[in-house]
Amino acid sequence: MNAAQQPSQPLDLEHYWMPYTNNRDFKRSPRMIASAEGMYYTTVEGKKVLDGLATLWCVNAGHCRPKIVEAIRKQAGILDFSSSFSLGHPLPFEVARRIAELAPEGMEQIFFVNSGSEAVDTALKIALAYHRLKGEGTRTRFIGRERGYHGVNLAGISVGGVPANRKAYGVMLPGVDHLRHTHDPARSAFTRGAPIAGAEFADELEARIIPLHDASNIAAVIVEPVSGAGGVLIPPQGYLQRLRQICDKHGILLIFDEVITGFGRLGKPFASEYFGVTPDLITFAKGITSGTVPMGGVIVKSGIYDTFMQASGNGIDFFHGYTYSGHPLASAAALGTLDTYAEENLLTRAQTLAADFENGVHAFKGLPHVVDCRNLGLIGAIEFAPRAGAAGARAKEVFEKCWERGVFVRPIGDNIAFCPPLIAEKKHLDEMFGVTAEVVRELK
Ligand code: PXG
Repeated sequence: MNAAQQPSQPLDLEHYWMPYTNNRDFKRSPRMIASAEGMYYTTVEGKKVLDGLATLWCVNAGHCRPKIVEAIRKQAGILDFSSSFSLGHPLPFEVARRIAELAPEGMEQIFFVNSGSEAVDTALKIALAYHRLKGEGTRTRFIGRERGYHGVNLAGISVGGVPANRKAYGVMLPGVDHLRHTHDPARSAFTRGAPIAGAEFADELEARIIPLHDASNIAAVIVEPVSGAGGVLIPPQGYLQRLRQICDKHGILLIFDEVITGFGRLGKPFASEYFGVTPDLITFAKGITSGTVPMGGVIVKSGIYDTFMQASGNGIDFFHGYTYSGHPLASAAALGTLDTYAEENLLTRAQTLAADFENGVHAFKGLPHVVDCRNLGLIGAIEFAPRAGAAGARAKEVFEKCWERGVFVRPIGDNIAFCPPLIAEKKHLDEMFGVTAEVVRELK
């Protein structure tokens, strides 16, 4: 923010109802950020804070990167807005081509939205409409997974499995069931990388869920390849492959929600490539613009797109879209981001850093109250035993003390999650893990 954009002082905190925030706590003692560059924020008090979570799992290229800033700035003066409803402008076509180049083979079309939540609802609607176009309109049910996070819209929380996100909202999408989550500390605590045990958790789909609902009623299964906001749960080896096989056998679409794992988090452009499993639909957001301008989307297998083109008659092929789908500023930001990723090899950089990151996460083993350490690519978590009568209190305390000492990490229940920008260097990992370990050693 430059001087001209500084709000009048003193700042009135009363009117902004902040999302996913304890507004009363925050307004009593605000954590306010003034600017950011590279790996660091600067607070309004002038303190530097290392961004250990790519802000909210999205700033993969780091903050205020020149190419991205310049692309947005320039575009704002050329074409501020133009609709994508039966009009077009070149940028989203180019972004879509670039994404198709990075996506798994055979996934060639991209539908743009403005967030991960919209991407999830869009993917679910594509699945429903696709089956109907194929004459299988009875396929209307969705299967999500416990501890899954698929955004906050009503369909997303219906397939999602984070209880706190669902509790206050009685009405949800009907016809949704959930697989169990894959977290299995009894067998897999302190595993480096993907757990060896647990591929059989996928068998529940065929053993329990399909017989209960009948495959002819199931439209799609949606999972995050690595669950993020549910606490960083790494899939057991072979688990995603098995889900793919079962879905194929029963004509059920498989949706990978790659809102966090997309754009290099695991050292490949998409987790689908990392795991060697190609879903039918991929949702993405966050990393496509490195968090700079809201954008998300759904990558679609070409056969699905072709079905819409061939079977939907002469009119509009998909009655869906948002005013800002393919927005010029978001598209410009995406191109600047994709250029930055390409020039700095950021989409594969997690491979280079993964060993140091893994060692850093697992160095917490043996520190007070630590009951698990997990990692894959550049995402990881440590888990604490809950304090008696105060679940989540230890992670909250770690988050608060780390912030005071200049490191931002995210508390999720009794976990602390790490997800640094992909430009991180070893010294940043050392700072992030070092400060966090210092705080964990003081935990009661
Ligand atoms: N899917 C996944 C896998 C996500 O992680 C969304 C969908 C929704 O994206 P939008 O852009 O609508 O927020 C997400 C978002 C957390 C946290 O608590 C995680 C997310 C968002 C906010 C907080 O760690 N992930």
